[in-house]
Amino acid sequence: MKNQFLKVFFAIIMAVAFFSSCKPKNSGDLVSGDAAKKVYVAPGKYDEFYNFVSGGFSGQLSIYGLPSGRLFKVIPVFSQDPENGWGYSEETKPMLNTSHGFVPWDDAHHPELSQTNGEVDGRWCFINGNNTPRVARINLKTFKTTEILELPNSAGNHSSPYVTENSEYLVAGTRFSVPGDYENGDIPINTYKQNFKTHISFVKADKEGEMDIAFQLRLPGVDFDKAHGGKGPSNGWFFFSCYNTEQANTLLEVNASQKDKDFIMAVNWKKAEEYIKAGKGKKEKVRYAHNIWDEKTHTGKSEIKTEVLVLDVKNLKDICYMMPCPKSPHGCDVDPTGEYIVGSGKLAAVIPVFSFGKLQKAIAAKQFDGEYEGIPVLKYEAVLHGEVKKPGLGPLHTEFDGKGNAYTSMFVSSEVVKWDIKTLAILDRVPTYYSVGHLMIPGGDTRKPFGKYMVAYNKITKDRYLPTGPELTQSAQLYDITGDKMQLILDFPTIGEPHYAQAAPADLIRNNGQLKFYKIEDNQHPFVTKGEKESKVVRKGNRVDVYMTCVRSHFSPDNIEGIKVGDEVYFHVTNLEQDWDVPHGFAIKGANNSELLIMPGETATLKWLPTEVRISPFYCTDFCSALHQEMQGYLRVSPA
Ligand code: CUK
Ligand code: CUA
Repeated sequence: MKNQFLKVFFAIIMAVAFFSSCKPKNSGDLVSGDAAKKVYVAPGKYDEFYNFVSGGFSGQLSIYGLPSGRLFKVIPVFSQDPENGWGYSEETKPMLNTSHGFVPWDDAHHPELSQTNGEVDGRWCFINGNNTPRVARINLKTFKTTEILELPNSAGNHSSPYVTENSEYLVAGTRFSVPGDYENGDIPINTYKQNFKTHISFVKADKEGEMDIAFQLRLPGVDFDKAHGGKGPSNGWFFFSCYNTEQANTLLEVNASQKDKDFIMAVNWKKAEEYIKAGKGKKEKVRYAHNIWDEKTHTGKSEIKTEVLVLDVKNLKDICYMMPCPKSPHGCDVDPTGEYIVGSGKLAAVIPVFSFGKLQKAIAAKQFDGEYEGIPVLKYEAVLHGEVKKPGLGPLHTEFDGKGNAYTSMFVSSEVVKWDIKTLAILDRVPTYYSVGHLMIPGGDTRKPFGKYMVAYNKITKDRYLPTGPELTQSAQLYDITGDKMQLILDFPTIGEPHYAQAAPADLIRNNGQLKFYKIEDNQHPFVTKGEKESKVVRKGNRVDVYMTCVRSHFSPDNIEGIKVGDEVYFHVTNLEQDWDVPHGFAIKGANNSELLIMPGETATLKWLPTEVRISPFYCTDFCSALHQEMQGYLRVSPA
């Protein structure tokens, strides 16, 4: 009865929020006169911050400047990108390999910049693939995806990837409970409670090219939503929001949010490491892909791994602890001091803030309130620092400014609320347009936030931009947070759908040894052509390898004959340029895959299976010089 009432109550709240957000509010008036000055980056000047924004269902990571909101680059990660051939060229296809085969799409939610001593260090950006569970590394010198690791025993890699203080581990919790990969998958769904488990992966991440699963924790059926690592005093711990502790496998019969409290789970990963060192882990047979990009050969390699080390926490009482958290916690955020852990129950009327110091004392004093599936549950009051009262409706995520303030996004009431971490007093609130999901302050989840700006990534756009049919662009909003009051200073559209984001000072990234071009003498691609004179066409049976070069403003060879219907043709195109920002493109009439965009000094390969007798022109697609239009050639395909 009570549940029924709550359901109706929340349905009404959602409906009110939805309908009120449908109406244009003429919110433009709220932007004050000096906003333009604050976001204006004069022509030729640089932005202050790089903003790395998740591409959600488009599987990429995109980069914007702050405060201008200008789009700089889209980096394909778990996606195919015909603009540059990612996922189409022979070199990049292995990067999208999985134990299920080639999976060229995923749902990317959470970018995470690498850290040293809990501070952003500008080396890498990591990001999760939700759907076919994967984590990726993007190198911030080349702005390229250089490594992808699949996660076995997992489904819905949502609570991922969050780094420990020195990027020793990327931590990834799974959203769906599933039978382990070690079991026969043909299991009745209604045996969910007995047979379905969740896993948390600890992925070694501090060396490029050597990502691997150090170990996994196996847990009873709790679904993990978000997570964050401890810092400073709480380094060595990780915190996860858990929902569906009812263990419902169908929302048609049981509401996953019927309990008053779910949990934030505290995990002592240093302790788990000790157990692993002491040999308590069990090796299990699984299958997962590890894909790495090799800079020297400009080629991706994929290998399938077959073993993972699993620590079942069922019988270990001192690794995981449950902290009760009101109704379906979503965000789980740790403040810069490492002392406070914020849980945001989407359907809760308060924001609970937990104390790491109290957590330690409560564990020592065994202030337990029973167990959940063998995991000790701590008394709520024993671990609570306090509750933020009446914060608004639908708290989702919290970021920090490093000055003792927290900022929480409120999905249902469409606002960001600023509050004092110590006193829990609400200091300010501003509307967002509309229904904010994640919010982001540069460095706002690290030990050293850079403050200054807060960006709201909104879920509903409605009237914010010129209409573009049933789907509108995604709406991000930039706020100045230097004063007591937050001030909205810019709307900027993003490529969808953004969830989380990260930002770092521009100097940290651009002074990090950025690559301007690849040295041709270092190119070890097996089909490289280092000079025009070496270009050639080589036939072996029905395989034809075209060793091709390009340089302003011609291809070599540029007239190719002797290709026959039924051949397997590989165009290995080397860009001989040794200069910044001079890629060349390569596109063939009728080729059914994509173009290539070849960076200076790089070699890329397009595979083509000609099916008909014809003359196919090819040309450069990137406007590279005054003679760009002349950069072209012909292929002749003759009968078999
Ligand atoms: S999630 Cu999208 S608003 Cu995937 Cu981090 Cu919360
Ligand atoms: Cu090369 Cu246009």
